[in-house]
Amino acid sequence: MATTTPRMKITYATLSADNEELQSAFDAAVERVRGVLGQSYPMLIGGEERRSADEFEDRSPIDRDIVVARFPVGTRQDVRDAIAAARAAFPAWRDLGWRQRLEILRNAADLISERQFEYAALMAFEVGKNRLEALGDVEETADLLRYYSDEMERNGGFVKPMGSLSPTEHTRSVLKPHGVWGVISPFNFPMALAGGPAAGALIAGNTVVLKPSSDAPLMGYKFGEALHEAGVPAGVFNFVTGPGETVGAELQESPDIDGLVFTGSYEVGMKLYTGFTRVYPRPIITEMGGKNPAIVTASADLDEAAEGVMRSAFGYDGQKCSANSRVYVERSVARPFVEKLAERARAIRVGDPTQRDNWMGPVINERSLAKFTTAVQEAKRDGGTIEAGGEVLAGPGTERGYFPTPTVVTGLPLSHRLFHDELFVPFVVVGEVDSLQQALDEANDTPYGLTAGIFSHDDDEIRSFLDTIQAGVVYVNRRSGATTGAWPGIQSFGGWKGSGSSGKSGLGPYYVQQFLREQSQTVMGEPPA
Ligand code: UN1
Repeated sequence: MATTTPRMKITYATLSADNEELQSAFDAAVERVRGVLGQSYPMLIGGEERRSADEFEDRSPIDRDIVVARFPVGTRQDVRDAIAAARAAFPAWRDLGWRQRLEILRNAADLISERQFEYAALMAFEVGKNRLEALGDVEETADLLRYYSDEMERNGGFVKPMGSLSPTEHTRSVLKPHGVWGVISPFNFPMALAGGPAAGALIAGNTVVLKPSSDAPLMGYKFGEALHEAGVPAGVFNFVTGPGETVGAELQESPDIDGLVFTGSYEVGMKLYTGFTRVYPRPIITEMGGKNPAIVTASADLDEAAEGVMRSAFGYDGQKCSANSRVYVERSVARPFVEKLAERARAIRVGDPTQRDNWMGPVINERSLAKFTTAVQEAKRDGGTIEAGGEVLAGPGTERGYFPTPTVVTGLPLSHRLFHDELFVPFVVVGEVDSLQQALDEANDTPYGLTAGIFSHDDDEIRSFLDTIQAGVVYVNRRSGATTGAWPGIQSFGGWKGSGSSGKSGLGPYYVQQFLREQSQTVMGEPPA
């Protein structure tokens, strides 16, 4: 494995990387990982590799002839074994103490950072991210391990002295781990949204069974490999692959799981949420998407607004829960804004994202591409204007992949489905409004509420937005992303309403606590240290 470290830190808000050393290190990693594509990988259960004759193929959305990896079609029994292994490993991991756990997990973060190029190159093949987005995803995973570790430390392991009724009585509040957590992760941040939740659970002293998306299992496997190499004991982190209907269902239904983290669609998330707590309460954290609005008022800097919207609508093909998929612009500036946005959309280079010049790659699969083409047809049918994009590339180099073009649509009524349903494709609808108030009403009219942005240079407007917008992450005048690009320790990531109603989805100072439960301890005399 190469251990070259980029000189600059890559985050999702990194605008460009004119760093030749970084670019050539990535190119070299792409060539190296080409040689390992197509291998069979095992599940990881109790520190053992578990294989199966029954495997599924993890194919690249760039070119469906490329098999990135093969993974076992896990069974319910495999999941039961993984849960049993996690349960057996729990007491020792808990009793190790948080200082020792942090030492091991910070080592894992360093290993991940060292391997940033290999992992990012594999990720580019696996899910079609461009190099900056892929490097950002890997770096975020390491940063989440570090950030949650720092939070644990800052809070002294969450032991807090309380008041007492007499000098001989000592009461303290102690946050303790629950036991075994299931983590069900999505394809779109295949390392950060597998590793981040797992990190939260592990730092808190729980053990984990991870089930990744079948579109992107490799990054979850690589995360597990790094944990074990860093010294995470056998059984503390387990990794199972296979269909949601069996492998995912077993995690939800097992009485031996103490908590569950899910990132993915609203439909699946709500099913898990309502099904998980049938016998007694158990914590479940769900992050289920968004239909994230940006507001552009007449006082906005339109170049700033167009740039910010372009980056959040089309970054990783709009396949982020935080993507910006609807814009409300004041009528007086609508035309110049749309022209600037459409011009930027047309300038985006779409193609094989392992190539340096391509900023947008493919969407994850055929279903996703079909969502895009249906949306374009619907927009046309219902009187919308396609200001940019609307096409699917099928020329040399893209003919075996799923390559939509960045699409800007105007002219649809604000009540149209395309202003309300999450699509997860590079498709943004722009609607005209008469006032900021109307824009805010429209923005808040959503069952989600994950992220939102405003472009305005009027303090009263900005105040009004901050006071009334219903979203967990909000951005003001952000050129590097109108609604996307949160970073651990810099921003906090939570959802309102249906996008994350049962907990914070990550990045902030209140994340690790969700993997802990409170015990109040009253001891007569001096408590043991
Ligand atoms: C998601 O779950 O898709 O940069 C959103 C951002 C993202 C947030 C994750 N890291 O906005």
